[in-house]
Amino acid sequence: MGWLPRRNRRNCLNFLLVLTVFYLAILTFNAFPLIRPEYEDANAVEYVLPYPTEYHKIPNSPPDVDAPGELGQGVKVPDHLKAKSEQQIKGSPFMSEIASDMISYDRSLKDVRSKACKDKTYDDYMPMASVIIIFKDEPFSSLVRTVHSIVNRSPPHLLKEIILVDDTSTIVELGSKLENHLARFNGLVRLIRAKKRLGLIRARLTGAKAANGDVLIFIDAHCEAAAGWLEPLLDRITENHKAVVSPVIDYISPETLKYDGGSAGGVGGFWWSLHYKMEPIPKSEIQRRKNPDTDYLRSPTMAGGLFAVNRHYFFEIGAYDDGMEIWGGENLEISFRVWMCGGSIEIIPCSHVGHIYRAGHPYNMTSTRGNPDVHGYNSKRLADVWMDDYKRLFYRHRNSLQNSDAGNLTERKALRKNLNCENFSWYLKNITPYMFIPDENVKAHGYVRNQLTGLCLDTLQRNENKGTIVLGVYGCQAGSEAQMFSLSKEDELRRETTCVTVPHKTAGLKKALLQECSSIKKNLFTFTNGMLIHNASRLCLDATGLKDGDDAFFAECSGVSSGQRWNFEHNMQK
Ligand code: LR7
Ligand code: MN
Repeated sequence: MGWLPRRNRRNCLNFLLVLTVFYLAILTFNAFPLIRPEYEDANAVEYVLPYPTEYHKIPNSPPDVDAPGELGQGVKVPDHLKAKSEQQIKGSPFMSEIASDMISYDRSLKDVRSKACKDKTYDDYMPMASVIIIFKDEPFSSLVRTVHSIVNRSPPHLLKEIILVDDTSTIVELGSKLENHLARFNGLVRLIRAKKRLGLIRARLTGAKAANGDVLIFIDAHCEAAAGWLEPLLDRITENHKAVVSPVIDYISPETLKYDGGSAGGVGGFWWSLHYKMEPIPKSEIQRRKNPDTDYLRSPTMAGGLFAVNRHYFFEIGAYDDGMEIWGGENLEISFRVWMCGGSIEIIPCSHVGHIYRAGHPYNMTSTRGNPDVHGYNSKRLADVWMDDYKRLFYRHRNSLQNSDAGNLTERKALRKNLNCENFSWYLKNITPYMFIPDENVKAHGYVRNQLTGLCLDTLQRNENKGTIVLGVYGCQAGSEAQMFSLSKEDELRRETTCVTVPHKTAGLKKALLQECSSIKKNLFTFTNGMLIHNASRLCLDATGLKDGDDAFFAECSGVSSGQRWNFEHNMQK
């Protein structure tokens, strides 16, 4: 500093001293959150992670296949920890954290892709992804393994950043220990902590708003990305920016953490109760796809937890409904909306990500306003905005929600109008033409009342979706979902997916059964003079001598017995 006059030199030194003190202060107060200037969210704060002490290295040595969990194998929990592990699986966190802790964060997986997928090559110039992982009180090791698997298996030039959004976790390990761990990624991984509970929908929105990548990829906090997972997702979005795409979601056991890879064996559907379900690949898709190993698969809905979307398109199409609480419904909402407003939901068979399937949630499911039925609340929002008249089929299941409060829907309704979307009947006709609509194009529907006993056919709360059940009768209750039946135009006596049938035995009482309908439509009925005659066996559905809660049965048709005569609540043939 010889070029400066002496007095100025001293000023300058003072200045440097002040700067140094200031710098040291910043280092000392590093534990305090600093907001990135370009990202501000009133509900969340981004943490600047401590300076990295070690750089993360992608393991390039062959895996030690004998180490626990390598190659995606399950681990054996030592005997003395078995009881504790069981307890973890049955209660919170609903997975064996003990097993997860035994496995390396960088564990190897078998390459489960088809040969055609492995042989595929991709353009070097594709959009970059921001991967968003939200978490609320997730086990540390499975959360960290999710991050490692993404870093390890994504080409660096395609991975802009990983954004973790902590939705007010209280587990101590997810505090500074997590921050210190993530520092090794040297800025690639960012951490945002919510100031108040957001719920999964708003937490994902917070991550999406903070993202800089061209493509957003949402992933649950207990997943493992498999070899080559990223390129096929980005490739499809490059080809069609309105494609909202999911990988094949492989199964990771909550008990042993075994990774089971499969192929894209089905598509997403939904129950009228607005729960997600898997469906067989529709015929139209089997015919359309020339190379089923590699071609994208159109899916009516998505499971919700793992998908990639063009960032601009995500916001253009209405992101998520930020009025939804905690958990549930957002996956069907985004699915209906994307299809109805000009985009598509697809499964990309070459992309695989594993997900730990837990039997419960390790966090409180009650909304901030004290509503314990967040799935019902969110589903009502989506039904009222997107399903037009068909919302009646949801309310059949959820009668009590018909007049309940679902918050303000003005904005979401305006969104639908501004985007000029198709209506729900278009969706049913074009996207799920094979779905049964219980009260449309049917010969009769509603409750089915016996003329002798006055009782109605009833599932008696037996779960018809987990295998064949015996059908019962019970006092008629208007609006009870368990008593809703339809006589389809093909002459099946059926419910949403199950059909009434006669057991195959030759002797003894033939109890009426309810089993999964088959595409060969072998259980057809003739409905005449009130009799429900099963065509193949020529037997009549009978309730003679039955009381509340008894099982309905089939008997020789007598022609005169009122125990064999039934009335539908709505008979369209009259
Ligand atoms: O309040 C919350 N705040 C959160 O940050 C509640 C949850 N979360 C986080 C949570 O820590 C996790 O990382 O949100 C993520 C999803 O929660 P999960 O894993 O408890 O949900 P899930 O796997 O049981 O449920 C499925 O359905 C949900 C409906 O709202 C979401 O869409 C989930 O992402 C979705 N998961 C999948 O689709 C994975 C495949 C499973 C299938 C089929
Ligand atoms: Mn999950």
